[in-house]
Amino acid sequence: MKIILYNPDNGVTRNFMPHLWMFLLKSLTPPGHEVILIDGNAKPMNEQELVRFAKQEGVGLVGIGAMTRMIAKAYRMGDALRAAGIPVVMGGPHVTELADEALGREGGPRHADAVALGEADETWPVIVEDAANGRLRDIYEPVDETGKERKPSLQPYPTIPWDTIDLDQFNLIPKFLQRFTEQHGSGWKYFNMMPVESGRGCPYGCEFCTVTGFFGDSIRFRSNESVVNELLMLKARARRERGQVAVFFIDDNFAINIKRTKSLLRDIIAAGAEMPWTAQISANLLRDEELVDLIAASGGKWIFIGMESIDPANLADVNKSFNKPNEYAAVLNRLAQRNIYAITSFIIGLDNDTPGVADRTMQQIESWPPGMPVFGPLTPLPGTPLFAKLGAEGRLTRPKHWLNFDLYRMAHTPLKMTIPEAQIELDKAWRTSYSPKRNEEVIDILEGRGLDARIMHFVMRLFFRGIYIPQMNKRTWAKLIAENRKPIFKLVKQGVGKYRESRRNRAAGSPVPTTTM
Ligand code: B12
Ligand code: SF4
Repeated sequence: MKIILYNPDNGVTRNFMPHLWMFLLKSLTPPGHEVILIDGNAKPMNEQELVRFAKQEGVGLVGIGAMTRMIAKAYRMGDALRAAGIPVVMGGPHVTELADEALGREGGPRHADAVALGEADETWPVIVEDAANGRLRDIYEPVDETGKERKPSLQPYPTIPWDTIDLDQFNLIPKFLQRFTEQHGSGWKYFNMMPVESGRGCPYGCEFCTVTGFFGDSIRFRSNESVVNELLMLKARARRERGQVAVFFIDDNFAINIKRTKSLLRDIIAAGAEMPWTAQISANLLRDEELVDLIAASGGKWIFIGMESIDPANLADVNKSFNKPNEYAAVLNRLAQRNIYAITSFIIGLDNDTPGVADRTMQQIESWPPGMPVFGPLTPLPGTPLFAKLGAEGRLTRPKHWLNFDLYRMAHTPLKMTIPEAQIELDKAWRTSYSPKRNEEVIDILEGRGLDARIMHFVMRLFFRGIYIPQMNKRTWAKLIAENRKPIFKLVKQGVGKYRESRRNRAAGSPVPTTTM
């Protein structure tokens, strides 16, 4: 049987890395079936296009995975496929919480023939065989013989054949530059960011987060050896093909067990598997100097930190008091001293937020080493304690916000601000953080860190802005470049200076100075 695994596009940004679930389920598919992966962010398709393609290929099952934010598109795709007689199974965090919605048991339309609840590593092979035999059940639940929930142990972990998978669609080098980098950029034929999971689960239970409910508070890890082998495979491929690969450890809290994380990082270093990587780690775990040393030595470059707020009352409200705003600066300095930077994530619209919260937060951010701040409205996701609380308090203004998805629009009334006020704060936070003025300030602050670091920050700033302000066409990019001409001029000037210096040094026979990161 031919199977399509499809992830809907988010309609705002291109994907910067493959979705792990598709590659994982493909690796777990029983032999004798062919699996085609379509990531809508890399290859956007509408309903008719997907149906036409599935029919052309004679597909017998389409698996759709989506976050809440993409579920409306997932449902539209499911409807079109089912209308064309192609069976659809859905999985992922949203339908796990709201299986009845997907199955049309709440009075609405039915969007899927079957729903896979929770982690599908063990149910997927059953789903495939049932579909091949024309006997799909409504619900597939990962339970043992006694009906008790069973979580995959991750040991053993399937080998994803990253060394043979076509990853062209995930090349982060813009198309117009690709021909140049292929011919002239030594080792820059492509640049891929690859998702690797080393473990699952986070017991912290922050009120707005689905992770503790979904993956459970039982934390499970792959063996160090299995993770290291995956990195070595990726590294070997990049070397062979003269490309660049970085890894995103997608664990929810990569250092949740510090002892294990240190042992993994030591094994990565011992095996020569160091490569640039990013991971999500909560601020409280970054107090450990030895951990931060190992992060740097193994290639860690960017750490995503869910700071959420600079106000302890807000953090207490969402069960995140383990975050201590008064230590944020120390944590970020500890990282920056080792040339590691942070993607700092903040929530706007928390219950103790008042007008001015964007300015107050920006003031703090600007006193820290430069990084990439990101902001989102407090979003009541189904299945979270937050959703239940706001529902019980009658504060959900769009209780099924996902069916009418509207980027960054609030779905509840905060306590000390109106919704329009909260939207103004969110907008201000993004626009100030990525204004040409701030971009220039950042590259000035980084002057002593070398040209590479300055260019990396600047380019990332242009892309991060696009998370909030859509910039998917050439015109918006041209405008953005024009607005940022001052920082660009400074970088070009430094680049030309360095080039001239290296030519002079070469002519004089002295070694070429290398740039610092
Ligand atoms: C990596 C990641 C991202 C990446 C996504 C890009 C990418 N290419 O992966 C980035 C950083 C961009 C991102 C962004 C966001 N993310 Co995110 N992200 C994750 C993260 C950490 C890992 C995802 C992952 O690969 N997991 C590992 C795989 C193996 O697990 P899985 O995807 O759940 O798949 C398993 C099952 O769900 C199931 N399954 C999944 N799909 C399907 C489909 C079928 C057919 C079947 C049978 C089974 C099945 O089988 C898999 C194996 O067991 C998760 C948290 C988590 N640990 O999952 C959050 C998570 C998915 N993100 C979340 C959110 C909210 C966001 C944002 C909206 C945050 C924000 N405020 O901006 C944005 C929006 C993204 C966008 N552009 O639209 C939420 C989603 C909750 C929800 N109900 O929607 C999660 C769960 C985290 C959380 N805090 O609650 N994210
Ligand atoms: S620390 Fe992060 S992953 Fe863990 S519950 Fe809180 S928000 Fe979710």
